[in-house]
Amino acid sequence: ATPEELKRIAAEKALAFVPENEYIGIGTGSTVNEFIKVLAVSGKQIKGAVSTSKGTSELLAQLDIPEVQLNEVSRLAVYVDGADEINHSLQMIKGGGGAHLNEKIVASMADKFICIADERKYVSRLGKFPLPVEVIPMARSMVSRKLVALGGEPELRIGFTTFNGHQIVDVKGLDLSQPVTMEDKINQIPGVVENGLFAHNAADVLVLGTAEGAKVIEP
Ligand code: DER
Repeated sequence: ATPEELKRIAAEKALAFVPENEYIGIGTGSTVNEFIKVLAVSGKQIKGAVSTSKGTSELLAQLDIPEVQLNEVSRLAVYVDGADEINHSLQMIKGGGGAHLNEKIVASMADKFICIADERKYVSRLGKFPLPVEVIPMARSMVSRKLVALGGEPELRIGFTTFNGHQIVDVKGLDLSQPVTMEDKINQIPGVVENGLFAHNAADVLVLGTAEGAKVIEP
């Protein structure tokens, strides 16, 4: 099965976790796009979806799924999103798509975080995928030096500006054996807006697309 087929297998299974007539949050990326397409044809009624990127908003509009702004709701029943890596505690590296700031905000409002992914993303240890860190442009060099001091090798994501007007450095080589500690350490650097470690905000359920079908994994 191709990665695209595995993403669709996960997306279809994830539908079962979406309650009727509730507000939901939806993340960003190709796996999420499969989920949005499946949701659109499922006939499942939701009150509205909070988006996390331009791309997601465009697809929601295209498929007539009502979008609501985060400021209009006080709670989300579920948040559905992909990941670049997810470990066995359902802690994640996210941000490959550059939307991890909005994703972490919207995810924090949901009662349940459902991660959907193809099996390549499921790892025993985080850190093969470079960690995206959203930074304020005027502080980029200082932040990069601090990330080097933490053991990282930061690389500017050239020509990319985030939804909120910031830059992203992708950091290789960090020791992510203590994901919660590192998530906090990086976010304490002045000039860092948010990093792609979802350790405090781990997923509640992982729906994994595998060659043997969809696997539902809870920590
Ligand atoms: O940016 C993100 O965190 C996305 O969820 C992401 O990286 C996963 O993208 P994919 O579903 O296209 O692999």
